[in-house]
Parts: sequence; structure tokens; C-alpha cells
Amino acid sequence: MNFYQTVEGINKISFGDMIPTETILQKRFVKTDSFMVPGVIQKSEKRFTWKLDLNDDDVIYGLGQNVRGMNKRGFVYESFCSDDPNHTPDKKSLYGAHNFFVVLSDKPWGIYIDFAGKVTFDIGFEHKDVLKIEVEGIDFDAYVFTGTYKQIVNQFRSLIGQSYVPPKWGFGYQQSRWSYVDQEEVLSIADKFDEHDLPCDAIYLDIDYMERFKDFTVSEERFPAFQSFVTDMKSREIKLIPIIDAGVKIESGYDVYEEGVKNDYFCNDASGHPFVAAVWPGKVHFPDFFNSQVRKWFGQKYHHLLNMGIEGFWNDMNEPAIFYSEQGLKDAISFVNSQAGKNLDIYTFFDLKDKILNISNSEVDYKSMYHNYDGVKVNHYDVHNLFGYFMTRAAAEGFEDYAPDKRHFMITRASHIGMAKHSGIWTGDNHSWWEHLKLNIQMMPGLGMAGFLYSGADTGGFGGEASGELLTRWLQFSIFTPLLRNHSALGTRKQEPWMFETETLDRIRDVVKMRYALIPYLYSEFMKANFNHELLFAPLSYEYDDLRSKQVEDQLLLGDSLMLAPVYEQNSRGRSVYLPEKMVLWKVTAFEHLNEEAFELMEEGYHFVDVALNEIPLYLKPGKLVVLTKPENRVSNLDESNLVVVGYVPNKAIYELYNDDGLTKGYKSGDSLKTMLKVDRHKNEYQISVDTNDMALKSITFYLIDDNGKWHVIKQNAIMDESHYV
Ligand code: MIG
Repeated sequence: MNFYQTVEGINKISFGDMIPTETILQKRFVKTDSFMVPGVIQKSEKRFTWKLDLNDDDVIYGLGQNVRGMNKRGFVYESFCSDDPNHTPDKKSLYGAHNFFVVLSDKPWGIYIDFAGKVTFDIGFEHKDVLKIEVEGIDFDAYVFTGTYKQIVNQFRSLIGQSYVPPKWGFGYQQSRWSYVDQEEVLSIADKFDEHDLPCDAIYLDIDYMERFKDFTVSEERFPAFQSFVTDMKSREIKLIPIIDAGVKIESGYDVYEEGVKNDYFCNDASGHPFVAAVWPGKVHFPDFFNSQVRKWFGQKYHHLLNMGIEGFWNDMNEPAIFYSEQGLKDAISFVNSQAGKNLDIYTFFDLKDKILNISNSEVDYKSMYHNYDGVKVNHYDVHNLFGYFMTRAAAEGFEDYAPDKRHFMITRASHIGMAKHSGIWTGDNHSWWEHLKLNIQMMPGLGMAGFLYSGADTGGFGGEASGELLTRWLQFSIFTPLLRNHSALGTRKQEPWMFETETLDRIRDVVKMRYALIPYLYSEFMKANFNHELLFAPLSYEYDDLRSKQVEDQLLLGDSLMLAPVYEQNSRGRSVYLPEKMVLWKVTAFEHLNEEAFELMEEGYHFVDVALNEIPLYLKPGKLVVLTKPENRVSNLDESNLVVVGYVPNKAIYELYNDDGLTKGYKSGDSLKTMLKVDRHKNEYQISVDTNDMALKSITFYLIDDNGKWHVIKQNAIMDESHYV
């Protein structure tokens, strides 16, 4: 074991010589004498087991993309990227491997396990007071943090660096379906959005846009004039987002396949031949993204679509998902044949069934695949969690080569924490279940802890059938998530807003428009969370240290000014809410309906709040402000020169509004628009000052609620003297 430390007191312990994961970018660690490692560590030949004590009241946040509540205590989770379309509460792993958690104790602490293979976290499950980490390997690094919850998140996120930032249109509403199969269908979807006066910034192309599921091809039959189609859609300010899968179809004459074979760019089997698996197109090879030459090659392949005007992608099936391998299928079939004519009893029958059921994503297959990790041969199983990361790194670097200063849109399914710098994520194949709306709510803080600020779930649910009420309630939450995408699976009830009753459609219109109205605040908070290594979505305990806040599992802080308490149950027209301090409840119906009656002053403590189907309850924290603008149907049409500010201001409030060009990477070098809003309540009068470097800013209308629940409408016209910001 080797010990390291930073000046801030972050401890790092190196167990052996780990395979690099590219997650920790900061090199501020210096070697130090050994220090007390918390808990008890046992090493066996092949693994480490680390046991730590939990106190009765400890609450554990983190582990990113996983099932169950925000507080992870009481179950076992596994970091092993898995393509599993059934996100039921018994699942130990989903698509992401996010090995960071924080224990809220009297003295909070946190751990990050930097490792590319499988790690199991038993959080007080086998024994209620024991947190047990099992690492399937003996070479890894562990980081131990102390401080407040907020400080620990900040320390960790500063080690992994800045997160991916999408173009600003990525904050618009996005419509998807597996699949809109041809040009006519995509066009009619776009038309319907306009006809129904519904906002939309992007439409997705799922696997059927390709020719026989071959990456980087476009079906000429279904999209005969793809390039001009992309251009036409762009002139309507609708972006098309095609999917790219990890598997490359084996088909002679297909350039990606031919080049891959010729240059030995694919993952191999034990004997050094390209590993044969099967996904959509039937048999495929997987590009060996661990090899930098392969990444370069694969990254360039995206240029073909970029040249046609495409500006964003989604990378799918990169756990990697394997339907079956050539060998696995052979074994299963011969087993099935060997059972022919037998009298099967309960055991032998289930053996037979399992043989077929377990053919996909099997450990045997993962252990039969090899990578050339920049010159070193490694078994896939040992670095499994990095596969999706490296695929997405290949894409990101391909974009960088193509247009270095442009932000490209990118979401991906499998992830490892280090990927947060290259891409956002969607949370995979959830269902149209109320339980999955709740899961979406509860998953957001953990994703942010892992750096995945640009993230969201398939709104309305991917599998299964969505009702109008479910979609409405889901949107009432997901209009706050940076990625806002309605997506659903083949064969399920169609889920575009106009597929429901007019009453529902009208409601949805107001909800989605409210998203666009909130973009000034959402974008500002998103960018600040990134720069300052903070959470955009947080459990109440991130800000409040009372014991009751630790108990709250279904409310979130959203940025600096808001608390959310969404309704997530069928037929529910209200819910209990805990207020850690006095707040103002704003029952939003539509942006236009901003009136005094919509606000209600609420005391600290527990309440039951009625929430009609057309209401989005927003809780305004005291002394904080929210910035909005009039909604439009495209992000690019938003008028950010005339803003609206809403706030509960008992005596003073300060808010720094961040904005930028939304398209370039200028933000990285400080190219930004900043507006400092200050409100002071003095002798029953509000005094307002606005200081900005945004020359386009014209007016701000303030709606301020005082400590008697009375509102004051103050319009601040054409901006202040020399408009400089310091
Ligand atoms: O397992 O491309 O998560 O969003 O629609 C199905 C078809 C494969 C999984 C993705 C989903 C996508 C679907 N894909």
C-alpha cells in the first residue's frame, strides 16, 4: 500500500498497480507516511474486502445510477455496467459504474474506488451496521474524503474535472421513439409539434435510420435525401440526433468492418481472432476502443454524419450489450439438443430454461474477450466498466477534431465516472411505471455526485404503456432535468403529447412551455454547478443539517433557489412536504398565469399540499431568486434581453445569473455573460440593483414576495449606466 495526500486533506491509498481509468485528473497528491485507514481491510489472492462501521443514523448518498432510494442504506449494489431493461428493485446494477458515495455521519466521510472492474457495495444489508466494499481485483486506488457533504462532493468533483456541457439547444424538449422509421414520419412529427404549438428542439433517429443496422450508414430507401433533409430540419431549428451502436456488423464490403479487420481494430478472442458477438445486425465485432488508434479511426467515422449537418448523437449498447456470442449460442443449442426426448423434472427443466435465458450479456462471454489497451493485452472482464467510456471518448475526440470550438450534443448509455467529462447520459430502458418516475427523482443527486450533470430519464417511460396522467406528472418533474427527452420502445403505446386527450395535450403544452420559461435559471444553475463542482439536484441534507432533512427521500433542491416536491403517484392530487425553513410555495400552472394568488407563504415543518393535475409546485427559498423569460417553441428564439425574476425576499437577495453563447467552448476560457441581481428591502420598499456585462439586456420585471405573503411587481427598465460587471 502507498499513501498520498493533497493539501486539502484528501487521502489516497494505492493498492497495487492499477489499470488506468482516466477518472482522476488532478495530480495534486504527494506521497506521505502511512495514515490510519478507516475500517478493516482484508486481502485475498484475488480480491479486497473492506469493512466500515455505520452508526444508526448514518445516511448514504451516491453510487449514481442505481435502483432504490436516495439513501442507499439497506441493499447491495454492484458496479458492473449492465444492459438490463427491467429496472426492478432487486437489480444490483444498471448501465453505469459510479463508485463514489458519501456517508452522512456526525463527521461525514466519502470514498471513491478507482477501479475498472467489478466492485460490490453492501450498504448495511448483510449486517445493518456494516458497509462492505468488495473489489474484484487487487490493483486499485481508493480516495477517502472528510468534511461536510457539500465539501466532499466538491473535493471529489474537482478531482474528476469539469463535466460535459451540451449546446444550449440541448436544454430544449426532445422527442424520441424507437423508431421514427423514415423521412416522412420524422417530418410529420416535426409538423405536429408546430401545429399543436408545442416546443421541440430535437428529434431522435433510432436504429431503423441505418441500412441494416450498420453504424454510420443511412438507409437510402427511407432517407433518400438525408443531407438536404437534415438541412431543412435545421432551418426549422430542429436537430436530428442519430444513434450509434457499439457493435459493427460483419458484412463484406462494409467499410467499417473491412477496415477494422484489416487493421486488427476489433476486440479479440483468446486465440487472437476477432471476437464474434451478436447484436441488432446479427453477428458483429466490437471495436477495441481501449486502443488509441482505434479511437482515432472510429471517432473519424462520425465525421461522415457531421458532414451531412448532424450535430449530435446517442451512443447505445456500449456496456457492451451482447445478445449472444457465437460460442455461447453453440453451447446453448447443443445443451438443448442433449435434453431432447428426456422427461424433465423441476431441476432439469429450469436448467434448460436458464441456459437460453442467460445467454445474453454473460460473464463467460465477457471473460472470453480481450483488449489491446495501448499495447497491453487485457481481459475484457477486468476492465469491463471502461468500454462505454472509451467508445464515447472516441466520439468526443472525433468531434474535437472536426470542429474544436463547437459544442456537440452527446449522450451515452454505459458509463464510468471518468466519462462525465465527455458526455451526458440517459438512464436507459425504464418503464412507464409511477415507480420509475420516483426512481428518476431519486437518481438525480447520485448522478450529479458522479459528475453527470447533463442527464435525464426517458420521460413517460421506455417500456410499457404510459397514461396521459403519468406523462403529465413525469413532465412536471423532468422539465427540471437538463436532458428532457420523451422516448418510448417499439410496440408500446405512442407517447407523443398529441396521442392523449385534448385536455392532457393542453396541460402538457403549458408544462413544456414552462420548461422553456425556466431556461435562464436552469442553464445558469447548471453551468455554476459545473464550474463550482456542486450539485444541481441535491437531497435536502446538502444545505440543511437538521435530522429531519436526512429522512426526506422524495424532495430535491434544484440549484440555489428552489426546492421541488413532485407528485409521483397515480391519481394523487396532493402530497406531504417537509420544509426545513420558511418558504413560499408557487403553484405554477402556466407562465402567463403569474399572479399573486399563485403564491403562498409556508412555515417551516410538515404540510399536506394539494396539487391539482395542472399544477407544478415550486418552493422558493428565502432570499433567493429565480430568473425566467417568456417561453418560445425553440431555445434559440428565447428572448433573454427581457427577463422575469421571481423571489421570496424577506429582507435581501442576491443572485448571479450566468449565460453565454450556448454554442462554443468559449465558456471554458471565461467567455460569459454575468448579471448580478441584488434586492434589498428597506422600510417596506424594495431597492434593486442590476450589474451586468450583457449589453443586450433590456428589462427585468421583478415579482417579489415579502414576509407577509404580499407581492410587489417592479419593472426595472433599460439597464443601468455603463453596464459593467465586476
Ligand atoms: O435494447 O435502439 O436504451 O433507448 O431505443 C434496445 C433501440 C436497444 C436500447 C436503448 C433504447 C433504444 C433501443 N436500444
